[in-house]
Amino acid sequence: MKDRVKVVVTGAAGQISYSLIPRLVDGHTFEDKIVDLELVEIPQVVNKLEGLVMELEDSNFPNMGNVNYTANFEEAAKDADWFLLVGSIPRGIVFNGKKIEERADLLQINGGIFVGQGQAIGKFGKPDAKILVVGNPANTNALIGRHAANNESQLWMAMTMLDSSRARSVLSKKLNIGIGEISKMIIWGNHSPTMYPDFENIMVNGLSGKDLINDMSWVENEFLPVVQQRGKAVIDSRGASSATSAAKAALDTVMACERPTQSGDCFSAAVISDGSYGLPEGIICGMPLMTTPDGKVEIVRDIILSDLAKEKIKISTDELIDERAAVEDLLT
Ligand code: NAX
Repeated sequence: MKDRVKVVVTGAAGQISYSLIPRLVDGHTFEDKIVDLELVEIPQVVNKLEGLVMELEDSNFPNMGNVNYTANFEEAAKDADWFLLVGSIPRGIVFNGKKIEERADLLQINGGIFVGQGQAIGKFGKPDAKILVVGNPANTNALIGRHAANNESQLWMAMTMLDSSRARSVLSKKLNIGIGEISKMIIWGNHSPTMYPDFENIMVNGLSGKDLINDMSWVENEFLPVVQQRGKAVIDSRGASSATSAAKAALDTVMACERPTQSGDCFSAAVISDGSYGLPEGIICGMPLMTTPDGKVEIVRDIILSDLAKEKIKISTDELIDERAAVEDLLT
């Protein structure tokens, strides 16, 4: 009998999920495991998921197990292995009669969602459940959810894989190499324009990426701003935020956690800081991670940070500290 994995996806009727959900059951992300899906939406749109379920059935995915859709997160959370928390309220929307423009309002509203979801995950999710927060502000939402879950054996992550994919894409063009030739692409800090894509520690076919780039003016004037502002550039062009690339990044994060990391490599996600690298403790901060052969996700601790890197990372961790202060009432 094949192994099974139960995956909860929130925001299941949104644009990221439309690209994400089918690929959870295509036999690639979880290899040959049977994937049971719990698709969660707010009550106002939950019925739309009936159509998505029809499409999933009509796609004949061989690895698809039971598929359920619901507005009841607690029900969905029972014995789940993975939680992909995509659902959130976007900036600009009218919520309870008020247009949400300020980051502080966004932090409070979305933070509120993550209190309830966190409690349910802590209580009903598997003890070794992995949680990937995609909905923005992802790092602080994950901090709130993790606090509410109060379950140390579960792993809470916020997604920075899309930032690392963007950085790889820009680097592969600059160095005229394939994406797969780049390893150790680390995103430090917040999933926001302050995040720091670490060009000094990347490796290209065993050689130092920094030496191969050897062009600080390009790093400062192109690489960093392009990667940091890529999300906005996509919105300006599409009139909507990144969706298919965000879905791919979520799948890449799941796969990075499901398979052992190759020796010498690492992957990017934000996890709770334990003070490694001198980062402030108690924020969810982008860091280098690895999955051990027995399936544990750990912080990689042997990266060397230059003074320049420390300076840039501090801008992002200061922002995370400010975000934490703005939601302090949700963390008590
Ligand atoms: P959509 O607005 O298309 O979909 C979001 C869905 O979430 C909606 O259907 C909404 O009804 C649902 N939702 C809201 N509150 C919910 C709740 N309490 N429980 C369940 N579902 C709920 O947005 P989409 O483009 O899919 O983006 C989703 C989130 O990802 C946004 O917050 C967006 O900012 C964030 N992103 C994060 C990225 C990252 O790298 N971490 C990159 C892409 C994206 O910007």
